[in-house]
Amino acid sequence: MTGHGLEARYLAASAIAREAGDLMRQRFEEREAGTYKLKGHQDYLTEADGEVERLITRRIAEAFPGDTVFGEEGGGQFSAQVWVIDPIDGTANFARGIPHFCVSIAFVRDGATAIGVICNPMTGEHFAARRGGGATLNGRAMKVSATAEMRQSTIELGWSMRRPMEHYVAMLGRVVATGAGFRRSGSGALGLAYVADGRIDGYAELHINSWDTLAGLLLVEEAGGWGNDFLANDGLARGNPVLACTPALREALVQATGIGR
Ligand code: LIP
Repeated sequence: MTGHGLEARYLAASAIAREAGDLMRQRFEEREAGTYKLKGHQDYLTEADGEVERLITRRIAEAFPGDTVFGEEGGGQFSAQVWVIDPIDGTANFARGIPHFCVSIAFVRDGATAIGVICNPMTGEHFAARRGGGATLNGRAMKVSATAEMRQSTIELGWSMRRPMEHYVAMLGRVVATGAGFRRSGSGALGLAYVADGRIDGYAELHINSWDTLAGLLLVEEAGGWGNDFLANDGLARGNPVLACTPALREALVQATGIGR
């Protein structure tokens, strides 16, 4: 693919994310309390998830008919040029009326994430990166924090029912024992975007899906941070653990979380 092809996809990803964000915000503001389902224990689903994903998939098919799409809700097909999308990352927040969620769009070419875009329609924050081109927030260059001590750090530890609670609690205990502060916000994509923007110093989760992760991981790497090899062992289809952080905390966080060894 020429640079032009990648540039066109980068611009399209940003425009599609904005359009999806507008639809998401509209659905959030008009929703009735309690209108959600559970796909599984603590795994939320709203009608908006499907509607937003269908919009994104349609726009990509119109612009790049030769690419394939894989989405959290509708599935799809992986290929050498595949878009990996989470229409609403932070669905539990969306479902319960908490305005902390986003759309996450990644373009993966030949096994590496080339483009990542995350849009939070509630704050108007548009995070974007292309490999080798840096990471931006609303057009401003982003950089990870300069935090060098765990005792001065804030680390987000994502959680889901996909791994035993005891493993999460044990990881939490090891991270807190380093003196770090911790949080869990319910959106892995926004957690990774916050690492890229230096608001927090690391994000770890024992299992997370590619559609939650790939765009945010590229943001971190392009903002000068470090991330584990998430796509190893078929991470694209099966998900993986994720650890992304400011470089000075890498060793301490690998040790505390057991991710990225
Ligand atoms: C979410 C992830 C988050 C995880 C949540 C949930 P969703 O994705 O982004 O990292 O901790 O449990 O899986 O389901 O909101 O798209």
